[in-house]
Amino acid sequence: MKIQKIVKSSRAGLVLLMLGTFVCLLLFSTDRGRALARTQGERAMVVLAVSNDSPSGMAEAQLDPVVIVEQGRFTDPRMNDDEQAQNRFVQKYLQAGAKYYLTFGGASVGTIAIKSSNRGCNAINAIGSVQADAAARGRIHGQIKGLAVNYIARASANVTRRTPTPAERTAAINIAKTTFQQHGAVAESLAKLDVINLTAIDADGDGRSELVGSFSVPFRTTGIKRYLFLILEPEGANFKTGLANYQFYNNQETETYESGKELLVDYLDMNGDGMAEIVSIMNGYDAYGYNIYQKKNGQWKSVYSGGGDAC
Ligand SMILES: [Ca+2]
Ligand SMILES: [Ca+2]
Repeated sequence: MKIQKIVKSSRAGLVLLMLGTFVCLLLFSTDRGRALARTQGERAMVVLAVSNDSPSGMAEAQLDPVVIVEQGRFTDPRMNDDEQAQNRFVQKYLQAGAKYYLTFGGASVGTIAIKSSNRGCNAINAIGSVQADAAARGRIHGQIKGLAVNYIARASANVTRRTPTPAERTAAINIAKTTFQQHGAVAESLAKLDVINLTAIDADGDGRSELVGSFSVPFRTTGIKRYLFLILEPEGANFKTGLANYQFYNNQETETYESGKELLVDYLDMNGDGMAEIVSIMNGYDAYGYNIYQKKNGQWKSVYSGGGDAC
């Protein structure tokens, strides 16, 4: 009896030991799986554009995927319009309750919780409930947009986004006119220059403002608009062009869509080098997308175009 019991218990022990090993292996492999998933993007930075059409506050905002950033690499959340890949993106990043930081003027100014996601023409967008700090309350409205990110940006004390001074405005208009002139705009057109938007920001946090501006002038014969997007950097008491994106489609059809019109969304350091990347939104032909500008080796460059939607 005794021997049988011992045999039985040692068998049970062996079973337990095997079971234990199996559980350990299972745990180990799950852990490894998790680690792999992490390196493959479980912790990727996801950036959304934040719009608000409501004139009374911003309890809810429209959220539009701009980019997925992994180790400085940019991936388009439209996934080449592959619906299954887009659905996986929704599963991972746009589930109801998923939390994002609201950023405005390059800093964290509140939180956003995803409420729902929807399919647009060929892309996904979402709605979120917003808790905005005083620094952002009432500021994101119409063409003034913010960003949402699943990583924290700068603290809200560092919000820098303001209307330029008259001197800054004059400097920006002069550079815009010169640039349009270089593209062949005549004096008669330049006199009709429109400042669509002009914003002072601080992309590198050095306390000196950069200017981001959107301008248009009408083509002399057709009246169709030439568009210009400028990033201007301080140079002594004045400004110099950091980046100029000139767009002109002299075509009645594209005119309806304001094709080529490009506006600042906001700015955010996406690769942790201390210099913020600047996000803009640009109209195409019954379509729109986002551009990201990055300062590399002292020079602003376009490093990404993607997101948005096309109908
Ligand atoms: Ca600066
Ligand atoms: Ca950066």
